[in-house]
Amino acid sequence: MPRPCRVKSSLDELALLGGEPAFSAPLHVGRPNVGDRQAILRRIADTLDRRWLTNDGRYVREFEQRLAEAVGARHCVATCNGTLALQVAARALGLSGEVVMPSLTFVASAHALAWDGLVPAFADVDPRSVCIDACRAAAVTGPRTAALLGVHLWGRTCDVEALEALARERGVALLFDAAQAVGCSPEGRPIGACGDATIFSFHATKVANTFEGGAIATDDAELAERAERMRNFGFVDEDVVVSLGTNAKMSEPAAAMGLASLEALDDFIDHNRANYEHYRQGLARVPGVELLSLPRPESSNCHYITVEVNPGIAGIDRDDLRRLLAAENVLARRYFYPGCHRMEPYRSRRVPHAPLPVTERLLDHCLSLPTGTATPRKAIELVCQLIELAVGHAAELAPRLRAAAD
Ligand code: T4K
Repeated sequence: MPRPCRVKSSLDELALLGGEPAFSAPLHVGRPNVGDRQAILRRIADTLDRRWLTNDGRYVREFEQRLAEAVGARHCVATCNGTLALQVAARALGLSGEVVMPSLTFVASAHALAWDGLVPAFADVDPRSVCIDACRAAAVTGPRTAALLGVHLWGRTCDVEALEALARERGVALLFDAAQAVGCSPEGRPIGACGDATIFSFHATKVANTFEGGAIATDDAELAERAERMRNFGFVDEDVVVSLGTNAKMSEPAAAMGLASLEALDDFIDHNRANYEHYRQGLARVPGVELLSLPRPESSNCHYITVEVNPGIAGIDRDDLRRLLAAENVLARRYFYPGCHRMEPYRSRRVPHAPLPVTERLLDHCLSLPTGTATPRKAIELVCQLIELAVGHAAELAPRLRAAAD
């Protein structure tokens, strides 16, 4: 764990201006949460003893059952990552054509669909939830639309009911990307029981992880059966293949990690919520660096802690602040800059989309700060003090940053 060195009180002490970094080792946004080590190792040892490493293993089955309980879904199909979970879910739903989705998401949301020949059609997000705005999604939904994809971003949740109403009205499928949202509850509902299906990621950087992993949650038994088949090459029996399929299976060591993650999920989320509160207190008096508020922190896993930097008020822009923090070994991230619509292949393909003013504002001003169980309170206090120092002396700092960049 990186040790905070000391509080800085003058610009001369900033690492970007020649001082010692505030942290002796990098402070990351995505440091993995690790559950009970002994429980993980015990299950992995058992896996090795039984020589059953993957393909419908005992721990994968148990992980699916525990996950279904945790997310309130009737069925869960574990996969090797969240990207494949989305691809398999889209394939199992038989989608073709356009999928209306936000551009403000990790690029995997768009790539997974485009990989299978679907066309993402980007709609703007709601400024409060930072998730897709159902009214703006309606404006992009047309005769070529096959589905809507809501992304529960940064541990915040979509307006599920509005999207369900839109999907019903237009007769299109509704998928949710909850890669970042295990443990959240949109409008008090179970996150795994919304729309036709919801996908999760259990990548190392997620609140709960399986090293690499993912899952599809659904209440639809037939959809779950198709997805289960498709993740294993389309097999239904030893030598009977009934559909196109891929290899999207989760391994037993991954499920062993996942079981320990689920067992510790409440603790991880409590830690994240406490971190959110520490940042809220630490940044309360910093003008122009606004912690994105959570209307109901109790329904969020507080996975990402994101601030919006208003350079007109703070006197420093997001990118300079990020550079300044990086020199201190605080590796804040511009998630998910520059946005899918400004990334290839969507930029060149001129994928259909309406104007995205809220998305672009957030992409150009937001910064995600280190959190998770590997980030102690002291570190957060120091990060906040660094930000306060920069903003408090912004007028004096600006020319020195320009000189340091030359
Ligand atoms: N949909 C959404 C909305 C998603 O956010 C994602 C994944 C997906 C779909 C697809 O799910 P997967 O197929 O990935 O299961 C990371 C993850 O690779 C990605 O899983 C995740 N979203 C995305 C938000 O974050 P990067 O490019 O930011 O990862 P990287 O390597 O820069 O790591 C982030 C930070 O974490 C760094 O500061 C280093 C630190 N880290 C990372 C790892 C892997 C550690 O300290 N230890 C580690 O083991 O994408």
